[in-house]
Amino acid sequence: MKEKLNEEKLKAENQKKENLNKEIRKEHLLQERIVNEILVKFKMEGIFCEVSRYGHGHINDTFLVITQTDSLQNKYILQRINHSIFKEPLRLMKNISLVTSFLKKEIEKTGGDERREVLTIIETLNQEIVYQDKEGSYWRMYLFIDDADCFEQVQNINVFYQSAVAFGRFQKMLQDFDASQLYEVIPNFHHTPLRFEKFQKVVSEDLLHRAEKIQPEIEFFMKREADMKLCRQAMVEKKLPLRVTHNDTKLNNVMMDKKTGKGLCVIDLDTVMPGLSIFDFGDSIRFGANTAVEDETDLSKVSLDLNLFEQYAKGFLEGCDGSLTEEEVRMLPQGAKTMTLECGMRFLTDYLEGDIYFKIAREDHNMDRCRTQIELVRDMERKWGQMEQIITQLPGK
Ligand code: ADP
Ligand code: GN1
Ligand code: MG
Repeated sequence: MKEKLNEEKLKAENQKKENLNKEIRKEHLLQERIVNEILVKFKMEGIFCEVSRYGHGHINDTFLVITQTDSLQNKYILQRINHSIFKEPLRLMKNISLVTSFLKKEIEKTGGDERREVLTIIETLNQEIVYQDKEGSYWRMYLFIDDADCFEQVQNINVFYQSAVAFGRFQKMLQDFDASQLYEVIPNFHHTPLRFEKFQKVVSEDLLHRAEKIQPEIEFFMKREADMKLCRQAMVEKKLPLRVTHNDTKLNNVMMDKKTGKGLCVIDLDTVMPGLSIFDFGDSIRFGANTAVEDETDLSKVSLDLNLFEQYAKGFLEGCDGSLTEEEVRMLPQGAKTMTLECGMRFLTDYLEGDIYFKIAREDHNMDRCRTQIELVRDMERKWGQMEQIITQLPGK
């Protein structure tokens, strides 16, 4: 019996090793293909030196590319766009091109550095903003924002405050951008009630028989259906205005200037679409005001840091510079709670569907991510009165 168990364990370990080797070989081939087929299509300066995986995004494949001109290094970000999520990469890139061109003009007006404060698209040799390879994958390239940090977790309160100013300013700068030019990249991206309907459907189908393992988590979301409708309802009733928003305001989607410590450049512009300001605020709180990382497995580490919440709110209002309405400010806590509920539910939906949306690095990764979001919502519910109090006492509303 014991021998059989050992044999099975060994077999499973060998299988794991084999899978890992397969992954390494695949990655090696991909990077070879990048060097030989992809990089040569873009207008990069200098002689190619190296390419390596980069960052911690959940969606696209991101690479850092280094080239050299004489003794100078040039750096670029190369991305393979996630084509199964972004169905029309050309239209997506057209959005990004329109938004970055608009922002560059705004930045020039204030005497800023348009090569560091906004993403710069590197075109292909044929003047295209995206390249489709023989296999059908879509690639894009940006200038690398150098001398800047990108944080996965808040290091100190000032970093978080400064990131808030940057995201608020991003929204403010786009207030005169004509939203009708934008294609809706992912329809109903933050339509929380629709996300809830999808969740219910996936739970009831339970094609992979995973639901049994996560009954308490499923119930948690089922009980909060009414809560998840509040922001959408306020939008439909025109109590909250539709603005051009970023829609994915995680701390690792803003670059922080190493010298000044200030927010330098908002990146990851895939989901810039009409949306709610309180969701941009809320998604930052969900990710950055959590005392634990998004995929922490020790749930006792998860909580809402009220100090961080307050500083982010302060910075966001400062960046928005008076452009938010009274109702938007009042609903900031609800934006934070809704984004955390929605994201938790999305992780759980993906877990039930077999991890087909968010990149995972381990088994049950999406389930772990979902659990941190649930824990964070619970803490927000405990601290709700304090969250509202903080918002009413903010300066410069
Ligand atoms: P994803 O959609 O997968 O999150 P991102 O566009 O956010 O992809 O890129 C992933 C990571 O790559 C970012 O979190 C950041 O660390 C880094 N990154 C992306 N663009 C740039 C850039 N232009 N300069 C420097 N770093 C970048
Ligand atoms: C994804 O692309 P990235 O990693 O910045 C996702 C967000 C989620 C986030 C959760 C296009 O963001 O909506 O909130 O993961 N982006 C997309 O960490 O779905
Ligand atoms: Mg990102």
